[in-house]
Amino acid sequence: MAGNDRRDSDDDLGVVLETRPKTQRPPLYKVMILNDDYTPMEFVVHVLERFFGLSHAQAFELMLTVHKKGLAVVGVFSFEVAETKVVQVMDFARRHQHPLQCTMEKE
Ligand code: TYC
Repeated sequence: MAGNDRRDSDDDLGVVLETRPKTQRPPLYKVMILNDDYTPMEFVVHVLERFFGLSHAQAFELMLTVHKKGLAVVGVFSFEVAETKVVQVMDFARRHQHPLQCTMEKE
């Protein structure tokens, strides 16, 4: 009973060593599309399906949100993926001569 219980023996210096390595999550980036008066609604729906993997119904709803509110977040990604989506969307819009704007912002 007395004396040599591990919990109060003299070799326990009361220091808790943190063994869990300190890791940091990489920052995430919101990708947004902006409303304008000229890009056809069907084109925006197509962009959302093609580059963001949304169903037709999801894409249509999100397009309407952008149309009414001015902009919406269409996805959240690592820097590299977000940047690639922005370039792909802007390039696709430009090739079809639509002024659709796509931007990214740190979350
Ligand atoms: N406002 C456009 C129109 O009435 C449609 C539109 C929706 C354009 C979303 C851009 O990101 C956009 N034709």
